[in-house]
Amino acid sequence: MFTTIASDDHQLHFPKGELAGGTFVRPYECPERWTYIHDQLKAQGHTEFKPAQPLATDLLQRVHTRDYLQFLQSAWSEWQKEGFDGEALPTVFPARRMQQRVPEYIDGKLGYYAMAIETAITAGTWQAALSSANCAVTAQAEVSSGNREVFALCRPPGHHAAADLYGGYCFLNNAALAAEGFLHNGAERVVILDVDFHHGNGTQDIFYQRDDVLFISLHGDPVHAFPHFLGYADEIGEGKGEGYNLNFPMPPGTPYSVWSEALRNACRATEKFSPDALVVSLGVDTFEKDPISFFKLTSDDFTDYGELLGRLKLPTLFVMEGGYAVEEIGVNTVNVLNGFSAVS
Ligand code: Q9C
Ligand code: ZN
Repeated sequence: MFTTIASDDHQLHFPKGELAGGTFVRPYECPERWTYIHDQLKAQGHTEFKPAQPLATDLLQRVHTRDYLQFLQSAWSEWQKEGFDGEALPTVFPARRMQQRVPEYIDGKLGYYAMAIETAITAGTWQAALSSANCAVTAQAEVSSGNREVFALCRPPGHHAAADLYGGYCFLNNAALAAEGFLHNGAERVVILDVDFHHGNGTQDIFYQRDDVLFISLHGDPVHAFPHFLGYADEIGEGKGEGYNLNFPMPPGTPYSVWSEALRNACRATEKFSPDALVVSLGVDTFEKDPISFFKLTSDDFTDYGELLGRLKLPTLFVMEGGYAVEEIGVNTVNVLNGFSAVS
């Protein structure tokens, strides 16, 4: 039986609008996602839930910059102070040949710290993002103390958030914080395996120059898929991090037969690295019916790859990332956990 670390505070982040296709739509990343997963865990006998403990500030600062954390905490009040009616969204960016400095005015700050504009900041965003990070680190501590079946039901997700960037529904990088937590608790090497449909640009960037965290991502080819500007196969790491970043971009329509071959390669690379812990960035937006993605995994495929992960026999933490087919998000997530349990 899996132990789930979850927090009700996720519901404090519920933006009304996401800019998609040129209009505001109800955000794909919505509170019911959490509820569907929560209910499915209970329905399938994973009935142990534990609350999140507050994480240490110095851990937060090992992943994110101080100025970025300060920005996230004050963005909503700075926005409100201007008397704006809507949710906080950026409109202007430090594009090529423009200065990379932090302006003082909130419009400028939003653009400086954003990597995409679909993600609104609202009154409860900071508290929800922090609760999500707390879930990841509390769950990591649970794995470090010997529990072999632990799931961090994080919402909002984290893998698009870099040291000083938010977007793609992400604010704090939950998986990166968990990896840092493992290192702090004595691990020497950690693998972050990102199976979300989207490339984990934030996680990659955070560990790009390091050899103690191997980042591996399976995702929609950035030529076609968000985040578009990172996630190519030639991104292999830099400096002493060279060789410790591994991307598997795949084209539209990719079926499980192809996707699972990439996962087998990822598992071989993981074994070769011989990590003390594995963090799985678990997004289930690889599902065939996901409304914003283009892979073709079926619900049974999630069980199958859960087994592949279980066969690694590593201390493993599952951290929730994306997945937007809300009706099936619970089943697909729990299928991965059940597949893992069946063999580990
Ligand atoms: N029309 C995660 O899965 N927008 N983030 C895509 C589709 C952003 C996904 C545009 C997708 C972000 C955690
Ligand atoms: Zn995703």
